[in-house]
Amino acid sequence: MKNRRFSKVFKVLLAGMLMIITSVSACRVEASAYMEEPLICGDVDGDWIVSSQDALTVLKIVVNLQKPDAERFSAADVDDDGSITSADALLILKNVVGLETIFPAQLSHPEMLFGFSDQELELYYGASYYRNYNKNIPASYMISKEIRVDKQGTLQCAGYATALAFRYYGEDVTGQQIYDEIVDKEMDGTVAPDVLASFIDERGGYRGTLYMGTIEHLKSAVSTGKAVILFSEISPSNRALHYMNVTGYDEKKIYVADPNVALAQKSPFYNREITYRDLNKIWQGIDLFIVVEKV
Ligand SMILES: [Ca+2]
Ligand SMILES: [Ca+2]
Repeated sequence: MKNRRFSKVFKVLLAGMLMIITSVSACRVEASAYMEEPLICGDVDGDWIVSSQDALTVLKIVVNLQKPDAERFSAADVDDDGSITSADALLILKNVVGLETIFPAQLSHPEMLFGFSDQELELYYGASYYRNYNKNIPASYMISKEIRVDKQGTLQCAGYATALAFRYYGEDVTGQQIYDEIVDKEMDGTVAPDVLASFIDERGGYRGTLYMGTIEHLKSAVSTGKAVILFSEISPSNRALHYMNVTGYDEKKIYVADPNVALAQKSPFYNREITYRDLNKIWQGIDLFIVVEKV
């Protein structure tokens, strides 16, 4: 097993404490500086608020009226292209009016977005940051291989979502078979995400990796064509934790093969659509997904 589990309550408490200590988002500020007085990504003038004043400060830097130190440079380069330009100022203005809620620099450095060091993330969640984030993902994507969604029994989603990932790669297995294969279940029959990733990893023929990331990271992973299992709540009205396979996305929603849905498949590729608005509700604060690869 690649990691050890804490009791869930302890884990949540620790995570909560860590979030309070380190929840400030910042561009590539070193950990030591980060502990003292970090600059928030986009907060170039250092008043702890991202405002139009920061966009103005960026423009002053662009026309050489101000010289940024390393930390301010980092806070100003919100598009993460290594230089400070009017494009950074524009992104800051978009952020101020709510059009751009996450800066590209934060997507490239998710540890600054989520506030966990790599070691903390591995220790408390058994997860890694999704660092393969591709800035140029297609606007929409759908898997090109037909899949069959088996209807799960109560609390069996871990086995059914994993079996669907294996079927995607051509292995003819049922959800029940895989659910029965998973030995290390919780008392109630559910499976923790780090344990499920380890099961996939150790079963042979596959690699299972638990990642923490944003919706952009999730879409980036899905667009690679690999099987991706989302760990989130079922729906805004059913907050139970759940596994389901993400098979595509477009500008408005993600497409999901959900083993909990009793409906017939809407297409050969999915049986449920989740808007980004709902995805935010059911996934924010969990932020975990498993990428299953064939090896
Ligand atoms: Ca500011
Ligand atoms: Ca820039």
